[in-house]
Order: sequence, then C-alpha cells, then structure tokens
Amino acid sequence: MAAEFPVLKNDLLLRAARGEETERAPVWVMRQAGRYLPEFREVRAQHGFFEVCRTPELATEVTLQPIRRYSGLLDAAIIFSDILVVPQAMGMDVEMNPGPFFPRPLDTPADIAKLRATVNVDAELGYVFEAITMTRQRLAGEVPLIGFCGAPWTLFSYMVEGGGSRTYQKAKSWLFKYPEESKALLTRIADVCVDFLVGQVKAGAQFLQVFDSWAGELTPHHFREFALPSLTHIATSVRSKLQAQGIQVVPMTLFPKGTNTQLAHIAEHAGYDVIGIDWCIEPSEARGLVGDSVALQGNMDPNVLYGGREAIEREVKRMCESFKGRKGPKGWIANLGHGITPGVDPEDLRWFFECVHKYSAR
Ligand code: 1CP
Repeated sequence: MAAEFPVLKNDLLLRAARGEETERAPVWVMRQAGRYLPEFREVRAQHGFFEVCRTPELATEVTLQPIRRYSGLLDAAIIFSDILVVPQAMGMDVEMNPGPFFPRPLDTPADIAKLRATVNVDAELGYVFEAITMTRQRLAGEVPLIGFCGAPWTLFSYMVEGGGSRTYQKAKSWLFKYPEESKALLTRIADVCVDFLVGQVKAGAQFLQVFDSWAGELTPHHFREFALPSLTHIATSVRSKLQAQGIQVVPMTLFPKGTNTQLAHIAEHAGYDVIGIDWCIEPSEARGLVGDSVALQGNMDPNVLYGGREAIEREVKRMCESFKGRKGPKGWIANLGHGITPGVDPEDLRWFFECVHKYSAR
C-alpha cells in the first residue's frame, strides 16, 4: 500500500467534488504548470519536454511552481505529465516539437499489431507514479494532488492522426471504415488508462481527471457509440479495482470538451463525480441539464485572461453568479473552460484566482 502522507489541510476540492456546499468555490486551472510561467520556461530551456515528465525530481518541481507562486489562492496541484505518455507506454514513439508528433502513426488496423500486446504500467509509467509520490510528500498537505489521463477517443485520434488535427479526417475515417477494429483499439487504450489511474491513486493522487479534449469533434450519435462506452468502462473499473485492493476511492472528473448538448446523458451514464464544462454553455443551463447528480467544473473562456483586469473581474463575477444561483456554491469547482495558454500574464491569473475567492464566497 501507499506511503504515509502529510495530513491534507485544504479539502475544498474534495468536498465540492462530492457535491457539497462550500464556503467558496475551490479553484485550479487546466495546464496551470506550463509555459505562461517564466519559472517553467526556465526549466524547459534546460530539459526536453518528456525528460521533465520522466524525471520525478523535475516533474515534481514544475508541479509545485504554481502552488508556490499562488500560495493560498490555488486549491489543487495537478501532476506534470502529458496525456501522450499512454501511447508511449503502448509502444508508440511520440516527440514534442513543439506540438505532439508521432513519426509512425497507426495508418490501418494492421498497425495495431505494432503495439505492445500487454502494457505493464509499473514498468512503463512508473516514473509518473514516482513523481506523484514525491509531489504528494513535498506538498506537505497544502492542497490535494490531481492525477490524470487522456480519454480513449482523444488518445486514439492522436495515435491515428500522428499529432494534432483540424479535421480529424484520419481518425474519423477509422470509425466509419473499421468500426469494430476502432472499438477494439478504444477498449485496449481504456484498459491501459484504468491501470494507469489506479496506479496514480496508489502512488498518492487524491482526485482523477480524464481529458476528452476532442469529444466535441464527434456527432452526438458517434460520441455515444465510440467514446462514451470506454469512458464508462474507465470510471467503473477504476472504482472496482481500487475497492478490490482496499484503497480509498477518489473523486473522478470527466472533461468531455464540446459535448454540451449531451451533458444530461453524460452525467447520467458516464459514471463520473464531476463533469468539466467548456465556456460554450452558461453554467446555470449546464446545472439545469445535469440536476444534482454530479458536481461541475469550469468554465471561463481562457481568452478572457487576455482581456485585462476589468474584464476578468466582470466575467468571473458573471460566472460565479451563474454557478451559484441564489444560494452559495454547491458542487462547483472553478476552472477555465480549457487549458491556460502560453501568453497569459501570470499576474492576471493571480487576479482571476482573487476574483474567484471574492465572488464565489457564500
Ligand atoms: O514545450 C512544452 O512545455 C509543451 C507544452 C505542454 C505542456 C505544458 C504540453 C504539450 N503538455 C503540457 C503539460 C500537460 N498536458 C499537462 C500538465 C498538467 C497541467 O498543468 O495541467 C496536462 C494535464 C496535459 C494534458 C494534455 N496534453 C491534453 C488535454 C488537455 C487539453 O489541454 O486539452 C492534450 C490534448 C495534450 C496534448 C498536448 N500536449 C502538448 C500540447 C501542446 C498538446 C496539444 C496539442 C494539440 O493541439 O493537439
């Protein structure tokens, strides 16, 4: 079983994830350890992207950078890594220059044979587990630590496209041309995700997030046919495996970006405690769709952070009013509607945190 860790002093995130009413909304931002921070760019000037991921000391340092800078304002740390470590663990080469690049993507189902038949996550991804344990120690209980993985459909699209894409033409042609092989591959990715997430909890992660960044590229019909089953499989299997091993189950968040018309269905069928929403839906409308069945996370447009302090304050206030309704914050984790981008002034992000503290308070 996992090591002993310092007692958690701030459990706001965990209480909100359980759907409880909180004194204010907990807040963190996706990609909070990243290029907008000069201290992160300094580390990256000396070390390659995957070198940082694979060196627990460096991954820990980078994870802690925003916690140190925004001490008392941030309510969670997220382990520094990338969703693409799972395709690597499955046997694919992935480079980061500067975006993800796969020299040998999966062109046809015949290429599936090139993947490892079974993936031992301790052997392939043990460096993430080590980084999590080290970070959890160094956090000294200040805030909870989030572990994560990419969702099967989002990872499938990178593995088939060979990188980012505008049209998802290759990944989608797989779904239409080879539906059964696509489903088999999605399940195979999901099985690795399950072991990876369970390993992260064993190593010390206190909250998990599954990033389905490209969920909204699918029609609702195909999202339900191809993406949702593997998402449900992950939620169900992670919980049952943790229980079987006598390890405390942690809250699970799904970020199915771009699927706002399907929120009610996802809340009911995917099996997650928290659903992350993007900025293309008003929070009160999202709450109306999901009822009280899940907590919500989000959802300010990251580009507001380029609009200056007045705009940030105005938009945070509006977001808070919409999430809170007439009462205080209940089951709401404040965040952006997608990752923070490299050009943001870190002091403007500080202002975002301060405004969330002020306007989300009961
Ligand atoms: O040079 C660099 O430092 C590269 C920038 C960078 C960073 C900081 C990449 C490349 N990945 C990361 C870290 C990262 N990626 C984290 C760290 C923890 C945090 O602070 O949040 C996380 C959670 C991710 C997850 C991730 N990687 C997602 C899902 C979230 C999202 O933003 O949609 C995706 C889609 C990726 C792929 C990826 N990795 C990196 C880039 C630039 C991209 C996206 C490229 C594309 O548009 O396809």
